[in-house]
Amino acid sequence: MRSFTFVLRMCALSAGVAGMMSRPAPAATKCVDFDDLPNNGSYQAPFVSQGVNINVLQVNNTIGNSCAGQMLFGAATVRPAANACGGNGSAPNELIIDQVLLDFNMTDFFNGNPVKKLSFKYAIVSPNVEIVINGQCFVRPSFTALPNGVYAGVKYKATACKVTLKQKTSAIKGFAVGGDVMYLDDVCAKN
Ligand SMILES: [Ca+2]
Repeated sequence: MRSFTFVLRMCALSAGVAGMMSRPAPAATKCVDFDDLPNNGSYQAPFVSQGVNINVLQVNNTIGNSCAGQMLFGAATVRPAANACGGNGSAPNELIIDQVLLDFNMTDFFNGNPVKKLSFKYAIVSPNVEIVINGQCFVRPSFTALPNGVYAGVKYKATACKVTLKQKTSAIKGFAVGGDVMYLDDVCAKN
């Protein structure tokens, strides 16, 4: 009787292990929050926040869908978190984008694994803004001026202070954001 109970226990244990192994790993979240950067740090060349490489490129400021960089080169500068999304960004820092386009290396978020969801908090000081989704460029007076919909296989949704991208037919393989002058915080990815 004792050995029968033992066999039952072993069966239950291995079923449990098999169940755990077949279950997909829970989705992870990783945020580039700029909180690891020095206050007043200013960037005109590639820099890294929370392990993600961010390239600093020329931004386009003409309403339309051109990817061509055209503005005089500015900078991205670290400021106390007070403006992005009505001051709801993570403390202590946010970034002020001044006439640059920030190109995030999407493979840095999850060691090359696909990013299925991405969101960021913002506040626009001076239009226009540019967003690049999987290589497709959009320049608009605001993020809400670009209609919610699917672009480059990715579902786009903008509110007054936050933009959310979600995998539809494609993962988010390319993402860049910039503009004339805007605040940015909490670029958060899910896998
Ligand atoms: Ca922050």
